Amino acid sequence: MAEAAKFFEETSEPANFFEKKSQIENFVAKHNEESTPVVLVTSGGTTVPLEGNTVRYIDNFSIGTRGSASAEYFLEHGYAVLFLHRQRSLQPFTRHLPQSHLLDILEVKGDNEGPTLCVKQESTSKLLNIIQKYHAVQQEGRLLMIEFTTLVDYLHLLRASSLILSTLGKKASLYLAAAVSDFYIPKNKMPQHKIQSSNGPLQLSLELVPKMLEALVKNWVSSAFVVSFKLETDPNLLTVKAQQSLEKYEHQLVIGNILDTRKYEVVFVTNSDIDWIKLDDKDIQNGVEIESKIVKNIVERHRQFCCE
Ligand code: PAZ
Repeated sequence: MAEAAKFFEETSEPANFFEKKSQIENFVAKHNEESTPVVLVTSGGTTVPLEGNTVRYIDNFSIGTRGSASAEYFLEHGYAVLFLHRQRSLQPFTRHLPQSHLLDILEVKGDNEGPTLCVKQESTSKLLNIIQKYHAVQQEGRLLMIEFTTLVDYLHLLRASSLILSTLGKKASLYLAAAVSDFYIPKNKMPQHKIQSSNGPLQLSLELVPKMLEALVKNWVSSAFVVSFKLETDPNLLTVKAQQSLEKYEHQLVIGNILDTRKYEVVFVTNSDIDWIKLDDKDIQNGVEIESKIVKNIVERHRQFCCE
């Protein structure tokens, strides 16, 4: 935990940090007053810059499907959602829009004198449903979206959000689905300017990022319901690593997933159980998303946790 504290001393807060912090404070205070359960959903990957004036960085695969879909299901279950997400990763509601061919769902009607922009008939009902849900959530102020890009930005915002959420006690839940880098280059070991290829092949030395889950569970937000995710590519490691994480950090639940099958199956690991949640063929045909099942299960567990 001393390592976590050192990390924060040696790194700077992201741009607009205090503005974002005050948005989070207001959001949490409003929902505390209204007795709405609040969940922090983290989503997307983090970048690790190689230069101070960053031209190059290390990134990862995550595009935020898990986080953005889960955020929508938490909203459906009546939660207020603090959505801490990687800039330009998928977001609740807009994730349903065709990402690369947005213009294809639009058409121009009328003549040159009075042209009107319309949504094509075949896309209308889907879009209408999404927009109605989005507007309802906005009106109730139940979704706050906060962006990050780098690993350092993410960790500062995670700590700030957790400390603010601690005022809610057991009513707060954390759903840590972001794919966070385990390695980084500390500022004092990073060149300020663009690395020159004229210097020859590049050798990188990355340091370990301190394990923040320990500080989060023990110091920042100790009464909340905390769900972490564990991603592996080797199925033989998954449950063992998830169990080790649970034993080490003593939070409520680890959800394990394998890179290739993460959209169809996940494993819930708790102190007492190992439970698989899977989509069957019928679910897949009907377009059921695994996040709907994950979130339903977590909402039930959180409800029981609040009654203990
Ligand atoms: O963002 P996405 O939907 O493409 O991927 C989701 C995920 C695999 C990043 C998430 O389910 C997860 O496992 N996050 C934690 C990764 C880890 O640090 O082990």
